[in-house]
Amino acid sequence: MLLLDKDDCPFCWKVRIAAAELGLALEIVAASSEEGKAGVARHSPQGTAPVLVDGDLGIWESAVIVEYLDDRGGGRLVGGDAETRARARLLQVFSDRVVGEGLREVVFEKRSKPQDQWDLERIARGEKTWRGHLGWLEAALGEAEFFLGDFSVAECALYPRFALAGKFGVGVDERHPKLRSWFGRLHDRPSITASRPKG
Ligand SMILES: N[C@@H](CCC(=O)N[C@@H](CS)C(=O)NCC(=O)O)C(=O)O
Repeated sequence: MLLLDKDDCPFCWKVRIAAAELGLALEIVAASSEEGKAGVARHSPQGTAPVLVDGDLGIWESAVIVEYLDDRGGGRLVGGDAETRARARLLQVFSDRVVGEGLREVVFEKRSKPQDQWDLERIARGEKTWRGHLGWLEAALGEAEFFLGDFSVAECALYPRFALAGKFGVGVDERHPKLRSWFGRLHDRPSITASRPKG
């Protein structure tokens, strides 16, 4: 299986973590390479990475890729019963669609301009939204070690968001102690270190 990948993209990192966790080998092809560009153009109607190519099948949505890998790799990441699977999917949707929205305000603003041109109001707005989402996640985690009891798709999706937040100065801090411990526990997990962005 081939992954058309952007090294620093949180959706791509999610897929790399899932594959490493399941022990599935992926051939990583940069989406920016000639082969990568052709593959993305062929398979992704949105022109986005990640894309997983397995024979004739091209999967262009990271949530579907992760479930496909889980189906291929023994089904440990999405859970067994209907309730756990629903919770797993909701956490992934929350990470992909909801958390991404707030963080994007901070990341895009800081990444796209020199510091003296940052729109501080936009950054503050994004940070406020992100911190609100942290409150929701802190309650969802509760006293558990992982969101669904064991390491799951929730960690695959959320860890890259937290790492990105830290890189752009809005990491999880003592206001959310349970999440902070959760993030710290995952730092040296082999699937995460092996798939960490190089840049
Ligand atoms: N819903 C998509 C979102 C993927 C996405 O937005 N990928 C970004 C990179 S993080 C992308 O490829 N954007 C187009 C571009 O950078 O040209 C998924 O989960 O796979």
